[in-house]
Amino acid sequence: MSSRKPFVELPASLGASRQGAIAVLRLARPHKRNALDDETISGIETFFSSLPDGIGAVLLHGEGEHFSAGLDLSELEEQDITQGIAHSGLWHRAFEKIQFGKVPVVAVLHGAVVGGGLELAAAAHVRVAERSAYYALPEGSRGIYVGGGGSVRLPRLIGVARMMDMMLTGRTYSAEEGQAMGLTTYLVEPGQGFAKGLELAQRIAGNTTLTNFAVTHALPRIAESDPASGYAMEALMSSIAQADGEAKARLKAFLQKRASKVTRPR
Ligand code: 1HE
Repeated sequence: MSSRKPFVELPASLGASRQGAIAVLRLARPHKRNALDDETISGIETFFSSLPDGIGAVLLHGEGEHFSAGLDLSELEEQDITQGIAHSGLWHRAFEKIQFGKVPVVAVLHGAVVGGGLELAAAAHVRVAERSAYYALPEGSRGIYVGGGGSVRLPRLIGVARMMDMMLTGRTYSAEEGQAMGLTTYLVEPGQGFAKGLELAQRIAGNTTLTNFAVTHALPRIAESDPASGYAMEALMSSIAQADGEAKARLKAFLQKRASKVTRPR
C-alpha cells in the first residue's frame, strides 16, 4: 500500500507519507537548505511520537540539494543561556525519539550533512549516503558548540579525536571518506539514495519487532555496560527473543528449507 496522505499534522518544513510498512519523513525546507528551526525539531519529535501501528521502519530524507545545513542560525541571535539550555533539551528529546523510538530509522544523505544535520543523521540507525554527501561540524568556526546530542553520538561513531579535529579545524569529509569512518553505512551513486534506503527499510521492517527492539534498544546499552552486566543483559535478551512465536516459526522454516540462506556479498 502506498499513500501520500499524511498520518500526522506537521509544520510545512516537514512532509510525512507512508509506503506500506515504511513511514517516510522528508525535510522540506530546501530554500533554507533544510536548516532546522524549533518548529521543525518539534515536528520531528511529533512525527516519531505518532507512528501508527503497522509501521516497521522509518526512512528520513531531505528535499533539494542538501540533506541539512544544521541549526537555523537565525534563531540563535536573541537566545540567552537559559533559553540555550532549553533549546538543546528540545533537540535532545526529539533525537532520543529517533534513536530509541518504536522502530529503526534509515537516513538518506546527500549534499551538506553539517552541524545539527550531522547530529540528526547520527541519531539514525543506518545511513545511506549518495556520493554528493559531505560531513562537517562548522560550529567551531561559528563560535558555538554542538547541542543536538553530537558530543554523545558522534564520538561513538567516529571517535573523540576525529570529532575534535572536525570542530577545531573545520575539516570536511566526503561520503566516501565517511564510509571508512563509520558515518556512511552505505555509499550509493547520486539519485539512488532513496531507493536504496527504502529497500533497506523494507528489509528491516521484515524482521521481528522483538529483534529490532533488541538491536536498537538493548545493543547500544549493552555496548555501554561493563562486560559482566553486558553478558547478563545479552543472555536475557537472546532468551526472550528466541522464545517469541515468530522466532520459532522462522527457525522451523529454515530447518524445513523454506527460508532463504545467507548469501555472499555481491
Ligand atoms: C541558513 C542556514 C542555516 C543556509 N541557518 N539559514 N550550519 C552551518 O554553519 C552551515 C551554514 N550553511 C552553509 O554553509 C550553506 O548554506 C550550505 C553549504 C549548507 C549550502 O550552500 P548553498 O550555497 O547551497 O546555499 P546558501 O546560499 O548558503 O543558503 C540558501 C539560504 O539558506 C540562504 O538564505 P537566503 O534568505 O539568503 O536565501 C541562507 O542564509 C540559508 N541558510 N544554511 C539559517 N544553517 C543544536 S546545535 C547545532 C549547531 C549547528 O548546527 S551549527 C552549524 C550551522
